[in-house]
Amino acid sequence: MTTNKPKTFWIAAITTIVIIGAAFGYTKIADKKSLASTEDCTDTAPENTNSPFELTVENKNNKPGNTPEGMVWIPGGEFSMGSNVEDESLCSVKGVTSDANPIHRVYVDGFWMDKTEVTNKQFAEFVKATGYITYAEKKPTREEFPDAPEENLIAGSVVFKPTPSKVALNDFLQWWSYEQGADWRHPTGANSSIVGKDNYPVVQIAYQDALAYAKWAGKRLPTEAEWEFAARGGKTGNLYAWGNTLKVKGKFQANIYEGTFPVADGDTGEDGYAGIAPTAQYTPNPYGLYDVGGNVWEWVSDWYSRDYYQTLADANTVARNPQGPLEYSDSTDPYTPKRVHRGGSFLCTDQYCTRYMVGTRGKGEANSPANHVGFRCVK
Ligand SMILES: [Ca+2]
Ligand SMILES: [Ca+2]
Repeated sequence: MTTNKPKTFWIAAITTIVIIGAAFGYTKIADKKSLASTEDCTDTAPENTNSPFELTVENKNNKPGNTPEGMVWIPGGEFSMGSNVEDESLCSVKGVTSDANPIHRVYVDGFWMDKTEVTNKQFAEFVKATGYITYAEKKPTREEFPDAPEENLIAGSVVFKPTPSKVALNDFLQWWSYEQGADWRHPTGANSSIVGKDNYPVVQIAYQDALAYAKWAGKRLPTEAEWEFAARGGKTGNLYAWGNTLKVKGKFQANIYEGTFPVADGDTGEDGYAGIAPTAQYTPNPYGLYDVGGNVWEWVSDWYSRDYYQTLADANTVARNPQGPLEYSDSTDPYTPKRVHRGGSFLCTDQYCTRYMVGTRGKGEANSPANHVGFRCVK
């Protein structure tokens, strides 16, 4: 249905799709009008003799009580947050990660965090217990899309569709489409299924769906600062959750995308998976967290503001338990409020979306689920 969809339906769906593109740094890529060459890539971070990162100082607290099932204790403490300019040029298009500047000092209290992205099995338990219906399963309403014909108001969601051949990476509509019937049980469309995929991360989750699950589970979404503190695993200023080289002893450490993006069969799966992977297939970080780099993007609770890190840095003090800005702001896309995503996904490639780098940021509109966005919780 995606190639002959009515124009009016695209109009209804376009908001969603634009946001997905924004999450990939599309705007900056369009500015560049050329691809970063994979031949230029190195898997070693540049020497940085003037690092803006100061040592991470973990709290010396003990875990409070018994460990909740499937969670690990994150001690909290003070750390340097963000991603610096030198790093962003690594195999990516300049400017894509500039919103993770400047590096600034943050303190977070200790908390429990899910070891893995929330799985299909866990989300199914929630739905069975509550009868919850996700955003993608609901028919779009007349209030949301006042101008769309009735026949175009169909439930579905946005799905990655590889292109038949190599394309310029300046138009994401070439590889994203709105699929009727795509939802968490049918991640890539009505004919897809999660049968036998209990241990895969749940996807096609809108922000409100993640909040509803967290509330039911007695948990909440992490703040962006909590997420990054946890993902860094107590280390200081690393480029990735696992260190400063993309591969360790020649092996990939996360489920990302290798090969020519976004071509059908272009993902070589050199990391072990072409496409989404079950959770916990790679070495966890020092806190025992799996897949904080790659596999699926993870919702965090903060509003997105392009200038938020600058605001915190300008305060010239340690930001204590920052909750994000009071409202969304982004001069490059002012009218579509978004929340922050972190960690990158199985579609992130060194050709441009290197947001599996631990200090970098993504963003998405609350009602924009997709087949590469999930979440994990804290308490
Ligand atoms: Ca992969
Ligand atoms: Ca992830």
